[in-house]
Amino acid sequence: MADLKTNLLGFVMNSPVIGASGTVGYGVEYEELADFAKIGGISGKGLTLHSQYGNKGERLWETPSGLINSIGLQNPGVQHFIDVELPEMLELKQKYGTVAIANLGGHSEEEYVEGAAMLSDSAVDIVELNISCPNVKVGGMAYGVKAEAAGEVVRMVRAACKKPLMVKLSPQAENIPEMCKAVEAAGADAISLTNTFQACAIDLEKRRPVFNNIFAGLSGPAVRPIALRMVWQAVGAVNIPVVGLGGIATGRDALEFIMAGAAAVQVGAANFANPRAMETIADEMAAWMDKNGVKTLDEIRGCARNAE
Ligand code: ORO
Repeated sequence: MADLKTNLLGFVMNSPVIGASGTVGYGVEYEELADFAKIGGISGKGLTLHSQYGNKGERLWETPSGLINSIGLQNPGVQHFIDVELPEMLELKQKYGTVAIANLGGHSEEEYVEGAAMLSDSAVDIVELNISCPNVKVGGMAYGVKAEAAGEVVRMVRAACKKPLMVKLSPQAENIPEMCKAVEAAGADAISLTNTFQACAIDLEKRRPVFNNIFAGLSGPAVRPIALRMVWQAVGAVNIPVVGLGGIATGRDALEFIMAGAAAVQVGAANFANPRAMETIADEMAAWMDKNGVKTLDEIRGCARNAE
């Protein structure tokens, strides 16, 4: 039987499949729906220092093979997370081994640093620094476009946070290899990419953009080959682990990212179509490995790069 166990930043996960931020709440909401023993970790909904209601107006819009969102980082705030949601995530970890990841967004460097310092003193396993949210007017993705700005915020957060730090990158980054190198040099322990792709939709009947912010974030199978290209570039640019995400919906999709060199994968939009998507993807990965005589993911991680 194939072994999906995956070591990420010192945590041995049940599988390489992690629930992507914003698609699985804080995990507990999924406990009755999914087999957590097959899920490696949960990245909770993106936090900000203070609680936020998120964006007004339309928040979700389906497109062919994709989903556009404009949630606007609705969340309970870092302190509430530490007091209420994190203990629930840690209970899941105790029961099933699912690693608890806190995704942290922000509107300013000061906010990022204060939030990261609070999480540093908490029992969370990994901090995923979100410098790639496309749906807030101040901060968010603004830090994820230019390598210099990203490097600066990562350096400041690194100094304030003892936890393993995974930086979540935007596909809107001007230059993916340069961005990856900048966050690695600033002290990131891992990289996750990609967040959603800036997109737009027009409501014909209303004759206006669907979203109040006009632009919003596209995810789902439509973006997968582009995300895979960026993960390939990231793996080639840095020596820290790269966690791949973007439109993964099947075990074969996930294995493409592993063969490109990803340490692990995150599953996002697919969870909305099928709440059991993560465990199904893990099962399909194991079935492919069994059929092809592959016992561990290390045997095939990055193997496609031999063609380079
Ligand atoms: N949406 C995304 O697509 N990515 C984020 O990081 C955050 C949001 C949101 O809250 O709108």
